[in-house]
Amino acid sequence: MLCLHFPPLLSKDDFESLRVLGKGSYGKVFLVRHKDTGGDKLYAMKMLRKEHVLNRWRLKLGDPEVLEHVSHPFIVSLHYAFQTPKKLYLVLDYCPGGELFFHLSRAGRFSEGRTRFYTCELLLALEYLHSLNIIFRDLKPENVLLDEHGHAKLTDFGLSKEGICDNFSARTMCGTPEYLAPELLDSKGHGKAVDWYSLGALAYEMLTGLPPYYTQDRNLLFDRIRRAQLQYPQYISAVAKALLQGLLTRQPESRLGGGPEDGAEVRAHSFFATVDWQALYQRVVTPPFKPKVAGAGDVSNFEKEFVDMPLGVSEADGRPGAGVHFDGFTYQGE
Ligand code: ISQ
Repeated sequence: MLCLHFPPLLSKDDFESLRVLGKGSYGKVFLVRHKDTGGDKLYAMKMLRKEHVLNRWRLKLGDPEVLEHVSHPFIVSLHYAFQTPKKLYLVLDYCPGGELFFHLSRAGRFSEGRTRFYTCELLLALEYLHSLNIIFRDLKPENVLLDEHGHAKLTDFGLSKEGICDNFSARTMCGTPEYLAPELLDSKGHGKAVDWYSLGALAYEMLTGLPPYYTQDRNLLFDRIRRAQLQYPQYISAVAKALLQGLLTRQPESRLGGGPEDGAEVRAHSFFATVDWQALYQRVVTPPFKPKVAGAGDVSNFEKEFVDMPLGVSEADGRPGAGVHFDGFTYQGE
């Protein structure tokens, strides 16, 4: 429930940081304990540096205005949001299974059944966002987490846009190149179909272990995304290949999902013929893999590099952006 500026609002002091789960140029993500709940309520707290939000997203994003309207079984929920003079905080569902790609890198590649399961859950999440006229735009391995049961959860709305209704109106170029739809590379303007391309890129990586057109040479990658013929290993079934070819179609209007039916067109593909979409949405389909989670605070599915980091948070830095108040950046969801 939205409760803007309704006292008593929570603050950073209501949460005890237990571990670092991730770190980037944006700031850090911590595993935190809500002090008032006797310690049993754990969350992931994303701390964003205001200067980064101002520079990169022009105040708009990392913003609970997007998340507070979003509620879906396969999207990380926002519980609270607050700010200090230099930082923004988002208190989110904790997903102890870690990143999907933590598990993919261990497994090498996934079976078609396992790939189908995650692709279906993410498809429902994207279709839901599109129904709110939100283009996710940033579907990439790091943005898919697993909950304790093994269900997928989409996270990080850092680069998402609100209020886009067609395939041609949003014009900002961003995202990880491996997953970028060709129309994003050329800043031609893009729409919801970019997310179906990224879903195809993600499914390709799950099935083969590498993203489409993979090379470490960035210019060559851009070039290949624009015009190379994509290679499909022999072991990919005909129906899986057909799905990937549909989603990875360069022309957004001809892409699977690029028509007016959006996600429904993708769901109708034969690769998903056996899927009970209602059961899937209700989370009654048993996940193909259950992450090992030893206890509530277990962080073994996160990179050691992060969880071994000292917690040390300092408010002391005087760079631009510090001290700006973000109006409306306060949210209490429960
Ligand atoms: C939830 N659980 C674990 C890690 C996370 C990282 C970012 C956002 C939410 C998260």
